[in-house]
Amino acid sequence: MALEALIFDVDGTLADTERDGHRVAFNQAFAEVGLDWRWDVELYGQLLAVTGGKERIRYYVDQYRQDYVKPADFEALVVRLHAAKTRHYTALLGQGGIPLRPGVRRLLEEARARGVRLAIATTTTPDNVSALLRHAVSPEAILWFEVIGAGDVVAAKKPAPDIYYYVLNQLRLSPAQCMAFEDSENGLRAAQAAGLKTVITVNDYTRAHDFHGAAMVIDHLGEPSRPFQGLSGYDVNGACCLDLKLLEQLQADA
Ligand code: XBP
Ligand code: MG
Repeated sequence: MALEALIFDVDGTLADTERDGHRVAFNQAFAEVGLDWRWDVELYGQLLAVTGGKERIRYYVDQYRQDYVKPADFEALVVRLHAAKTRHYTALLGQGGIPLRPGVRRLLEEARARGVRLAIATTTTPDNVSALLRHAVSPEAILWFEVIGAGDVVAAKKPAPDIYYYVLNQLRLSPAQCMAFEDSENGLRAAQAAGLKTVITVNDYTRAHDFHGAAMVIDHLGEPSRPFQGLSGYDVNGACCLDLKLLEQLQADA
């Protein structure tokens, strides 16, 4: 079966957005409303167990701030904090400090040249996706993606498969015609549950996750000047990069 589409996660996969992007923006939002909540790099790694910014804030309060007395309008506060966080995050991206991960642009461009369709399946907010694509890829890069499944468009976030079902439905493709790209265990479980083969590019927050069942686990997608490496026993057979030819082989593997 032909490989018709590539479906990308955003955070941690297209770019390393969590530590120096989302985390910083959450802290700016907390400070803005006078809360003393401060998410350091290590704590944030633990909070990443929960996907979605609003969900993460609720989880933090429930698990780490038993001292905090929730106001009657706590839900409204979460929504306000999250909107402020999105404002800070998109402003940070506008400063251009968060680049694409190695090999991402190369693979996107190869797919475009070969007519392989592109889509996004992420738990993050749509505004964050457009800001990242605009600033890290190009002003018109949002048009490269035929479907952008993001944020609250589905009720249950990853590891639930809903966002992948949504994207597959919009593309009108079966999972066997696509390949998913993820960086985390929650992302892998979501893609797998939707029946998708999944390539994992790890990062510092996700290196130790359980990637059992992934089609391939690598450090990044690779560039001729910066070859990728296989992890978890995966052998890249001297290849420098994950390109469409290699993806088609992975797709054909039983
Ligand atoms: C990404 C996330 C997101 C971002 C924050 O998970 O967990 O929640 O950290 O996004 P994945 P919002 O890469 O698996 O999609 O604050 O916009 O919700
Ligand atoms: Mg991710």
